[in-house]
Amino acid sequence: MECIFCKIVNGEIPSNKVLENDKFLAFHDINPIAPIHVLIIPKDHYEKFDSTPVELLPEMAEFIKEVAKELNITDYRLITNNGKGAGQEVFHLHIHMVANPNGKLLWPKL
Ligand code: DGP
Repeated sequence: MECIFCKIVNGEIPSNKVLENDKFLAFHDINPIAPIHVLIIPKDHYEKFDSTPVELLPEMAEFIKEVAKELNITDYRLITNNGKGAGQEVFHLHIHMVANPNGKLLWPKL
């Protein structure tokens, strides 16, 4: 198995975990672009948003909200890079959660 995030799920590669349940895991990005930069992934391997079953997404949304509560943040940005042309480098679906609590917006407003 070559997928880095699958290795994080099964404990072969260590990670700084924020929250997990039976289906999802949230952990701090190794190369943060903001004071808070967490990656949220399904434990099952799906390459990207496009190839993830839509049935999984409502549960993932609930988990994302729990992660924000765990981090004690209410204001954050969610990003997923869908495909190489969009900047995706790790081909296991992940949502970036980035935040700068008590600070200014760190990124251009979309
Ligand atoms: P993307 O470019 O959207 O595919 O984002 C991949 C992210 O994954 C990037 O921000 C860096 C992060 N990352 C890559 N390898 C590791 C790792 O081994 N551990 C952790 N915590 N993050 C990683």
